[in-house]
Amino acid sequence: MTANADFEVIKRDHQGVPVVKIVFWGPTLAGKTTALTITKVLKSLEDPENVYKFLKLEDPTGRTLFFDQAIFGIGKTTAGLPILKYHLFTVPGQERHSGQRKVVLRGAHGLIIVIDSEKSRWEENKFALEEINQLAGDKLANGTLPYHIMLNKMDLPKEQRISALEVGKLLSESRVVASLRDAAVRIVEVSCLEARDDLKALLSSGDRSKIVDQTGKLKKEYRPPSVTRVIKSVETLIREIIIQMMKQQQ
Ligand SMILES: Nc1nc2c(ncn2[C@@H]2O[C@H](COP(=O)(O)OP(=O)(O)OP(=O)(O)O)[C@@H](O)[C@H]2O)c(=O)[nH]1
Ligand SMILES: [Mg+2]
Repeated sequence: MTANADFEVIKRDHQGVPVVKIVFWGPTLAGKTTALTITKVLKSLEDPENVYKFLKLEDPTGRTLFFDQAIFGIGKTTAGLPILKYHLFTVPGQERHSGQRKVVLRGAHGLIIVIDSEKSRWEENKFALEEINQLAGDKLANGTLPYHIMLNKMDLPKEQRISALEVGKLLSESRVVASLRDAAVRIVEVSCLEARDDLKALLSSGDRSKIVDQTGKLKKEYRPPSVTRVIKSVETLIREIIIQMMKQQQ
C-alpha cells in the first residue's frame, strides 16, 4: 500500500464543494474549544461570508460533551461558492469520553494536537498522546494524517509550564516518538488566553475605520500576533491537506 492510499477520501457537500475535516485532539482543559472559538471570531471578522456553522456542546462546567464544530470556507468561485470548506471538530478531552473521541476522529484529514503546557497536567497529556497513537499511529507515522502540535498556555509563569524541549520528553514517555517523529518542527507555542484578550481589545478599540476595509472586513495586517500563532496551525494544515488531495487526484 502506498502512503497516499491511506489518506481519507475528501467528500463533497450537496453543492459539490470539497470538505476537509480537521480534529483538535488533547486532554480536557487544554484549550481546544478556546482555540476553535478564536478561529471563529477571527473568521467572522475577516471573512464573514465564509463562516457556515459554529456549535459548542458543553456541560455545566464548560467541558465539551460530545464535540464542538465549525465550518468555514476559503475563497469564492464565480458561482458564489467557496473553493473549499473545512470542518473543524474538537474532541471532548475528559478520559471517560473515549468512545466519543473515536467517533469524532473518524474520517479526519488532519489533526491539531493541543498540549496543556501546565506541568501538573503531564499525565493527562500523556494519556491523550498514547490514545491518539493507538488510534492513528500508523497514519501519523506515514504522513497520511498531517498534524500540528499546539503547546498552549504559554502565558503561565515559566516555572509552572513545560517548554517545547520538554515536549520531546513527553512524546518519548508516551511512546509516540515513532509516529510523531517529525514533531519538533510541528510545535507552535501559543496562548489562547492572550489571543482571546487581544481579540477582545481589538473589538472594543474606539476607531474601527482604520482596521477594516471598505466592506467592513478586518484587514489581515491587524491580526494580533497572538491570534496569528493560533490560526497558523489550521492554515498550514489545510495547505498540507490540499497537497495530499492533489496527490490523490493524480
Ligand atoms: N492560562 C490559560 N488558560 C487557558 C488558555 N487557553 C484556554 N485556557 C482556559 O482553560 C480552560 C479550558 O479551556 P477549553 O478550551 O474549554 O478546554 P478544552 O480542551 O476544550 O476542554 P474539554 O472540552 O474538556 O476537552 C478554560 O478556563 C480556558 O479559559 C491559555 O492559553 N492560558
Ligand atoms: Mg472543549
